[in-house]
Amino acid sequence: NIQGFIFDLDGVLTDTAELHYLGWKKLADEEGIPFDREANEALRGVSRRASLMLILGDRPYAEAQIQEMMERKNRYYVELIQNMTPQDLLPGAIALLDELRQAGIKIGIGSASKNAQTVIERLGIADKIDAIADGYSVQEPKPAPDLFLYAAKQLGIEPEQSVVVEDAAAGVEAALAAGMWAVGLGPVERVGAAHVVLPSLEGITWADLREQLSH
Ligand code: B16
Ligand code: MG
Repeated sequence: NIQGFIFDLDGVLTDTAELHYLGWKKLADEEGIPFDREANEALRGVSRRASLMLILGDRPYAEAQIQEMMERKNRYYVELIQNMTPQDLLPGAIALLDELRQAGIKIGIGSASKNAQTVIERLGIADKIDAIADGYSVQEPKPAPDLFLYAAKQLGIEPEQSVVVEDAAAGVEAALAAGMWAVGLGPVERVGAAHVVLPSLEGITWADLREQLSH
């Protein structure tokens, strides 16, 4: 019996991947490191530090430089998210959130981002969310189950009563490791391990999902 939904933020409710890309791209250009949109795809759902490591490859940098670069990229990103509005919600997101609330289902956010709170406020959905697990909540990043277990605990529900909606392979893996139901958004090659795979949330209703998850 499903009691709550935990939504990943970037790639599920909104598309901040492009803004993360612009932040990383500016940093990479300043450092003379090649980086493009294709390389950015590998950073989906990946923590800030792990993202920087992927961009730097085997170039040697001291810890202080790594810290400085993470802060610099974050300044660029924080500036970019100030321009976000409710228009930046992905198709189908608000309809599903409202329908779930109507049905008495609890709603949580499980995002790797340390900027999740700001993004949620800019999107105008703060009053629809019961709990937020973000980049400050746990130590172990996805694919570890910790972030989603933390979110379920905040919602006061058990893992088997929780549905995670994710767009990243590591996120689907984390949901399954937590013993939760997983809905994957995107290509099967990426999120095929999920119980239900959908192209996006557009046109998706709670009734559809409940039906598909019961098979
Ligand atoms: P920040 P999600 C993830 O969010 C993003 O997909 C990923 O690209 C980003 O590096 C990560 O958050 C950390 O974000 O630098 O803002 O702390 O998909 O888990 O909502
Ligand atoms: Mg994501």
